[in-house]
Amino acid sequence: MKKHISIIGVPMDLGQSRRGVDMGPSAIRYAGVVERLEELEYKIHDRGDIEIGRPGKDEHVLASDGNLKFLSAVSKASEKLASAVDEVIEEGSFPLVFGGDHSIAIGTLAGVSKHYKNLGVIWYDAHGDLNTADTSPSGNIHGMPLAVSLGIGHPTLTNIAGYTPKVKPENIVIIGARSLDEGERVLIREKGIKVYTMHEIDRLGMTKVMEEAIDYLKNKTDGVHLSLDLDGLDPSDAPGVGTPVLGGISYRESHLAMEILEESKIITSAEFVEVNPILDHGNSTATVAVALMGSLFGEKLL
Ligand code: HAR
Ligand code: MN
Ligand code: MN
Ligand code: MN
Repeated sequence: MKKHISIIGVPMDLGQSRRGVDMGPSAIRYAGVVERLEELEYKIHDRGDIEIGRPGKDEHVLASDGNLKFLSAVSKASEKLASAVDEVIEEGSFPLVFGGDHSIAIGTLAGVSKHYKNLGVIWYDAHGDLNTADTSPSGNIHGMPLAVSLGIGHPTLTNIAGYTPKVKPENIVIIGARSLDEGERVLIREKGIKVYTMHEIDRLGMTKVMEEAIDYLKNKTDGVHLSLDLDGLDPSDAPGVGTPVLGGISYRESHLAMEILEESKIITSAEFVEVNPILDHGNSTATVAVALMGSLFGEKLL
């Protein structure tokens, strides 16, 4: 019997300041994701896109919200996404979410985590996304979703879907970090969050990093969410992202990482975010995302 994957698109661009990332879900579909995954042992249900409200004229920084751009639009979308993800899991299907900027992880994790006692999270990203309004250099909510999921941040965000926290610090592994703000470093040390920076990836190699990450999560979690920010990859392989950082993970290393995750069978939900076709060369970043999904869901070379 075929297993089921349900796709949810989230055309969200309000969590950061470069327009165009709202077209990410279209770009990923255009790159052939449905056809690619249908070749595998899966039945694909594309649920279409979550509707994102357009913000009012002066909503970008509400006085009371301080350093949280578009707080109300982002939280409304997060509630909708959380319900959609929850529904998909209730149906027994695998939630596969397409961004949109990384602020959408707030809603994805809110919908996923209520189904697990100990949800693990693999955060594949150049950034930690562990800021709060107090530590953020930008006020962009896409730099905050992991902190929010830990229960740290504005209550409107931490209480999406009516509960907090969504994840425990000891159930998180960050992979690919190379741009961390000072407040994020402090939080990582304070909470003892496991981080494989580019230094460890270079030093140990991707195989060892993934094996260690899987070992670290396997026995203490009952599900693992993969949150893959395309800017975790090097900009030479994934140029269509809003906040590229040099010295990233290669396409080939990322392939390997997805294959090792597939073999481990630990991943129970996933999202691919920050694909911005306006900043891309052709549609190469969405094409990379689709190829990585192919590996994650079991494509074999031979
Ligand atoms: N750390 C910076 C900030 O908070 C930049 C964050 C960029 N974030 C993403 N998500 N692209 O990883 O503004
Ligand atoms: Mn439920
Ligand atoms: Mn991110
Ligand atoms: Mn990032």
